[in-house]
Amino acid sequence: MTNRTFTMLKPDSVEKGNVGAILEKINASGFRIVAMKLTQMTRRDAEAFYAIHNERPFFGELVNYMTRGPVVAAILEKDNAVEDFRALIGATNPAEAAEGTIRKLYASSIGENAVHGSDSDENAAIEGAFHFSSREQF
Ligand code: IDP
Ligand code: MG
Repeated sequence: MTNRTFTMLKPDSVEKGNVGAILEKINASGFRIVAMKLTQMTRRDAEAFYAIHNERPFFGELVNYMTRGPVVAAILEKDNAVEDFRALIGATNPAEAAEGTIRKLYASSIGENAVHGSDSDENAAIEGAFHFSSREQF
């Protein structure tokens, strides 16, 4: 599935009412929404989703953040989806994100950075399947 990526509009984006603006930007950038829902991760979900970071000093903070309210989870389709979406969201730290990127526009810090984007085709498939059954993908 080289043409798909997975995203979450994180709890800060939902809290601040930025979901509509971010989705508009995603659509305007040529991504097709394949699956989407508002959902809240349990601590177990977040610990599993971010397991690769479980030794990092910010892991507890990351799990608290990602579970404190609902996220908008979505699968997106476009040629070169993973790379193009990472370019659209910008650097992890919004202070380092390019002008016009979603994180530059909507993230408040390296921790609360508005949006997730898969970092490889393999992880996009794993993360999409984490949140959506095949019947929820269009
Ligand atoms: P990414 O989301 O750009 O791929 P990763 O390094 O994979 O960034 O980190 C996953 C998430 O963990 C980030 O999006 C951010 O929410 C959080 N995070 C990363 N680095 C830090 C940090 O230094 N302090 C606090 N939170 C962090
Ligand atoms: Mg990452």
